Amino acid sequence: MKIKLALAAAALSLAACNPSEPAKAPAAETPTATAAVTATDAWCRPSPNGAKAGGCYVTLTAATDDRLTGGSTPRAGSLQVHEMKTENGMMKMAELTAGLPLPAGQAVALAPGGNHLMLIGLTTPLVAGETVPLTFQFASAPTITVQAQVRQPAMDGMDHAAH
Ligand SMILES: [Cu+2]
Repeated sequence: MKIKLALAAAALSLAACNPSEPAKAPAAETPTATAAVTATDAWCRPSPNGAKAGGCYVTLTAATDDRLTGGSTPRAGSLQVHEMKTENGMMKMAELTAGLPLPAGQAVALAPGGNHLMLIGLTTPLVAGETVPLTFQFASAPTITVQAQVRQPAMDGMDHAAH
């Protein structure tokens, strides 16, 4: 009984005597240790009835030079990174098999009419108002998962130039 009390007192005094003990400094204080990529404004177009693919968009900013190499989603068989290119005057899309470069500190926008994410083999249609988890993989940065909102584009088929 006496020993237990003494130990408790010792523990109390230890705690009280070291108010500035830095022993348990959180690791979160060093965000530069991992070169992270941040994602903003993730959204997907509602998929037309019966469509097996859907387009999603996001803006990515890498802390250091990186590359979006691919991704996945529980809502589709695969998630590909596509580019738009003109062939014989026709706009076509093709997978960026080498990934999409993300220069350090630069916001890279995937947007309608340009680079985009393609969900291939949709398990269920993308319906306006719901959110879809999208996971992105990078050449160096850790994988991130975002919740993309399914909504109609502000102006269907156009960019923001008219605003
Ligand atoms: Cu595509």
